[in-house]
Amino acid sequence: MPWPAADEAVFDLIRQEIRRQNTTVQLIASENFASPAVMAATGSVFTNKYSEGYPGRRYYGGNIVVDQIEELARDRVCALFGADHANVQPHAGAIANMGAYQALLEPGDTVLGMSLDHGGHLTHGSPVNFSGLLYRFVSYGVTPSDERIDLDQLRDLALAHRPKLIVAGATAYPRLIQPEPLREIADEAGALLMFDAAHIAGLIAGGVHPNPVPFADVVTFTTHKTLRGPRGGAILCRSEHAKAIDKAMFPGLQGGPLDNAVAAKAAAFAEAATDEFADYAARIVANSRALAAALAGHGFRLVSGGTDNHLLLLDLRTFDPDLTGKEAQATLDAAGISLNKNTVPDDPRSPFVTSGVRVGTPAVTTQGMGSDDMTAIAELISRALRNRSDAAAVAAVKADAEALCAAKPPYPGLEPQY
Ligand code: DSN
Repeated sequence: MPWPAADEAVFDLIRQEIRRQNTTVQLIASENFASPAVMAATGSVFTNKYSEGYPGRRYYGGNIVVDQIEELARDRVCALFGADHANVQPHAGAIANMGAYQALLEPGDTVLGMSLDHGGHLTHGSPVNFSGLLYRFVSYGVTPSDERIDLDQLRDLALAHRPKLIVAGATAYPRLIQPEPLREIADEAGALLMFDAAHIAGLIAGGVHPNPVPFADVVTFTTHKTLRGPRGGAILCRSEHAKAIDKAMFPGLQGGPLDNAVAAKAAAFAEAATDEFADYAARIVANSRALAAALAGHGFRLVSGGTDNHLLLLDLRTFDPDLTGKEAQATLDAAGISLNKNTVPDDPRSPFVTSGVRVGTPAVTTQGMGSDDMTAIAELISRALRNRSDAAAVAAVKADAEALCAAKPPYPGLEPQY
């Protein structure tokens, strides 16, 4: 077949990105390294297919095989989390949340969600997001003294506002979220409960965090964070919400699903059901704790005093009151360490500047790093930030980061497939 020649502009950039991922330290808490099977499925011929609708009820022909891959993905994820029903079509976590809201709420309904600057997510009611524009969100947060979710405040707000839905889950919260007390509060207030498990889906699948499925009406998550699948989202729900969830995703919000992503989700759900994955999930948390302890030793304050999951939130002000999250992120980028600036609870600085950074261990754990590597990474972070005005010192940290990664590159020898 006379296919065009490989586009060098694109493939050169793919090679550069492979090199970047192989040679720099990836600490963005929402990122991971997908397996070769997941990447092969993502790059498969399923990318060519249109399949609006659901298995057995499609608006296009030629879906005999696609129906089987979507059924496989649904069956596997239901078995993985013990769910009644799954929708594996959301293109992203934000769309999964949008689908859950559309299924359960009417515009203007009251909803309780964790505030963004205390660790929540844009889709949990931020005024600049569709969630805050369409629904009446009331925010709960963390207790100032221990920086853990303030269940008393949550209960008081639930009883005062009588929300139709309580949204649990976070994107920058380093502690375990127990679903049972949230269910009790939802029942007391007559609310539905949605758990956004985007960040911790892999920790739940691996058995190191409690499973919210038995307690929540709906559980949403992304498939590419701790779960280590392709980019995308998924929704689990009780049988009574199945029809509304499916209708909200299609035809409510999306057209055709990305069948290549659905195939890759099926591959990832099988990987996440293995003993090896359970061991991986435990090592993510062990690494997070080791990194937290090492960073505390360098003078950083840990929001909430530590971590129970895959991430830690560093308050930079004890390390250096003049250092912002924005500057720390830029310095560490130059030093071969990727992470993101993040507000700390009640941050006096804006979300674009911030007083903190978020640090995550899913990716470095995938590439086989352990507690000694966490000690080394903490030293690199500290050294780069202390010497941030000295370009040669930052370049020296970058060389050390590259040497650390060279011992355990995530994708040794990988070349773009064409
Ligand atoms: N981008 C995700 C994260 O980093 O937590 C949230 O959308």
